[in-house]
Amino acid sequence: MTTTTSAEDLFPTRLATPSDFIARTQPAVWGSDGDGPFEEAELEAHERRGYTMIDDFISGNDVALYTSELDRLAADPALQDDPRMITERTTGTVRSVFEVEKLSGTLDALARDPKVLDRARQIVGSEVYLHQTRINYMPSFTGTGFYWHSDFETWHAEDGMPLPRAVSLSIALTDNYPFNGGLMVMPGSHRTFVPAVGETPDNNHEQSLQAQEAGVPSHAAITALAEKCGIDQFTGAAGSALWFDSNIMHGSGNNITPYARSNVFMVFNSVENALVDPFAAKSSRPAHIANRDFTPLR
Ligand code: 6CS
Ligand code: FE
Repeated sequence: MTTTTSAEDLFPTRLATPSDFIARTQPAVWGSDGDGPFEEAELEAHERRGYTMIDDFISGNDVALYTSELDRLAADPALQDDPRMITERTTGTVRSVFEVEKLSGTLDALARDPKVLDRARQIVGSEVYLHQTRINYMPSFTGTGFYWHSDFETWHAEDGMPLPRAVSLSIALTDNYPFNGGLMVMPGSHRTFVPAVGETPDNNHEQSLQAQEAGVPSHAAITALAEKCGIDQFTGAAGSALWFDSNIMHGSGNNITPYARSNVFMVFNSVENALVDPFAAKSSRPAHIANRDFTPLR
């Protein structure tokens, strides 16, 4: 049985010199309205915009349940020196915890909940597995944001993800306001792949998860995309959800307000888009950031 560890690189990035945008030809939605809970009109909007917002995706009780898990993990002494725990560079407070499905049975069950799994399968049009999960804490007063980026650019360059056939789910566990670091997305930007300049440093993930430097689009690219697509913001009450395409340009500001912005983030990749060798990095990232067990999620 041959296991392919390489694939044609349709999205060259982290280059020595700037290169043109690449028009993405793959769909954002691979399934159809008969394949799951999303209706035809919702799928059409997701294909066009690259994202879908759903209010009240989880109940108030579940928000409380997942929030208590979030607090438990952040305070778990056993996790303090675990590589899955990422702290804020300036304050040392918890910024993210990765691979939460392995740390919390409650969050593992959420990933397998039909209202999550059936939508993920419908969008990527196949069986799926979890590429990555994380809880973002975005603490009050000192939470630092995430500069503009495409997740797929990183997952292609550093994790060996061949195509943009993965969908992310972000569930708000706190109220997301415009002013407390709410995620901003450029609608339609998922159709454009923005090659980055500058090669990936060795062991890049040891600093990129605190503040990304490699793979960051240029000011000119961000300006061009913003002019073309505009900027929408994911705001909404705790319990609301954002499904978004792996290649959509997104980012979030710092949070200087008294209101933390915490979310659970789960990435579902198609089992037909399994990771191969990184396309623009010397070595693969650890499994807790880029899962390499492609067993379909049940
Ligand atoms: O490097 C990554 O995989 C992570 N970085 C960001 C900024 N978003 C996606 C992902 O969690
Ligand atoms: Fe991201």
